[in-house]
Amino acid sequence: MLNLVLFGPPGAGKGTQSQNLIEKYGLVHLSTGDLLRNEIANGTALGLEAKKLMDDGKLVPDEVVIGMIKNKLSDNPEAKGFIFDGFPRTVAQAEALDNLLTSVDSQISGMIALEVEEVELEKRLLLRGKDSGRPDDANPEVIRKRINEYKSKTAPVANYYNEQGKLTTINGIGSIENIFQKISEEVDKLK
Ligand code: B4P
Repeated sequence: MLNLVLFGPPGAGKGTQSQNLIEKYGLVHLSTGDLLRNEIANGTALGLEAKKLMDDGKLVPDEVVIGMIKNKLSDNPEAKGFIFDGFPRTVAQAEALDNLLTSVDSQISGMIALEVEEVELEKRLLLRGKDSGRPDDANPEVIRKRINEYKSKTAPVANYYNEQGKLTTINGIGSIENIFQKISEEVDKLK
């Protein structure tokens, strides 16, 4: 199985590049952001709770997202592999993911981390916020909070995979096509 973690700060291009990767490699896309927005759209209790946190730029509790990923993994027993987009976002989530994959005799093949500086992230998210309808993209203060959550809680996840020799860092500035080309070269080495 080819299991990839696509990593980076909010607005780095994870969702964008995931779309390209699922088409090229036939992997199942698991975006915790999309799964949470789906819960919100369906008005579930989980969605109502998540919305308050997401609109305020905060992370949703680990047990909530780990539970969602666990369900999705068992819904796709025939998958050739997965792209984890926006997950894991804490070291506790990374450990839980390792345990889930080990239980099905699998593991993370590699993490691709997209590096983009903060001013560019803010610019991209505000631009998307103009027509995405995502409340967390529309407000500069919320965007800054999301970036701070990333720095304090999510950035350590890169060290977690680096210690396992699974981290590859890619410059996330440039055209979407060029960045995808660089990601593909790294993914091909993992196959
Ligand atoms: P996500 O949905 O994961 O959102 P994101 O970090 O903003 O990244 P996204 O993938 O959408 O954006 P992308 O960089 O592709 O999370 C939203 C919220 O959900 C979190 O804040 C948190 O509250 C919660 N959540 C999700 N997962 C969680 C977890 N595991 N644990 C706890 N809480 C969780 O793109 C951004 C913009 O940049 C787009 O408009 C795109 O078109 C543009 N762009 C992309 N590449 C570009 C390029 N090369 N050049 C110019 N623009 C580019």
